[in-house]
Amino acid sequence: MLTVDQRLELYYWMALTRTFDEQMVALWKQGRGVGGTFSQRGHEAISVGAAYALAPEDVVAPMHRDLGAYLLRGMTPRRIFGNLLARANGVSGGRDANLHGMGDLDLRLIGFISHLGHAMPVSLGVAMSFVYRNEPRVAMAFTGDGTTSAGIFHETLNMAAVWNAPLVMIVENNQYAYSTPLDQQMKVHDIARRADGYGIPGVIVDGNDVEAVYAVARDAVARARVGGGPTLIEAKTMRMLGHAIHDGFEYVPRELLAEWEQKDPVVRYEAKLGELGVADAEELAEIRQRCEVEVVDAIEFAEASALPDPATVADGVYAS
Ligand SMILES: Cc1ncc(C[n+]2csc(CCOP(=O)(O)OP(=O)(O)O)c2C)c(N)n1
Ligand SMILES: [Mg+2]
Repeated sequence: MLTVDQRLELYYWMALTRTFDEQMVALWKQGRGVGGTFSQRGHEAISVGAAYALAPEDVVAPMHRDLGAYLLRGMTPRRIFGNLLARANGVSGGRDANLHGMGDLDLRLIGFISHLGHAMPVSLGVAMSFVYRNEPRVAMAFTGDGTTSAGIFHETLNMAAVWNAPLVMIVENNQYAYSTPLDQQMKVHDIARRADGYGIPGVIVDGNDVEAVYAVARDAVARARVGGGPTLIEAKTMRMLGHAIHDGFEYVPRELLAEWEQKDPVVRYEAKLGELGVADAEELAEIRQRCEVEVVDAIEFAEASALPDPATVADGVYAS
């Protein structure tokens, strides 16, 4: 059972993710954005619920819709907006105005590798380093539904299974990979079934229920930590906007979106917290207000920050 404080923490991280996302989208629409903008809307319960199950010494590899995991691990909104606006003080030093490449090993965050699926073997390597060093630590990797159709996903799953790696893989099944719906790229309905082929547990969870995501992630992390091997978790949700902000997503049936809108993870958790007597509408509004202040501060800070010095353009380039 989660405590009142834990529930409020989960809500805070989801509200911060949602507020950040809405402001990020608005910024881009106002022409103040610089690079790619991938909305997180609908994914808040997955990134927050799963990352909440990790201990500080664990390592996580989020994808482009896992802002909640970055925030929860301690990456500040100021640094992330600095990155989105290509500022010198952004995570990648203005190299990638995106949610890509935002790694910080001090926070035990592996930056998202743009080549889909390639964070999987990297995460497996991290997990195996824990085994070799005899450390009771766990690696967690996030991946999209589309990415599970790439060969590297399957090779990693097989190796992780055979090596009994302390790896937890979270598949965010948001029904689409860019404009391709699930049924046009795989015959299985439940991606968790792909785990059967590799002899590891495959678990399905409601990706719009933060406590449910946390519960399955917590069990998988606990099992991995004591040598129980990897788990594949399929969290079902819906991508509520386009692939990226430039995409009008006309190809997504509006009825489908309306259906999922009813299951909005943030709104649902607000209702649950009210029913449980954890927080009333006023207290929740106060938390959202705190998030708003934090995000607006981050945007102002990033916009006032310098772009990278052109003299540093070759920094970090190892071959040319
Ligand atoms: C190897 C590779 N192929 C194609 C792309 C281009 N691409 C970026 S995101 C994306 C769709 C990913 O879909 P999914 O895995 O379901 O994640 P989602 O964006 O839905 O969260 C594609 C095709 C890429 N980045 N890497
Ligand atoms: Mg997808």
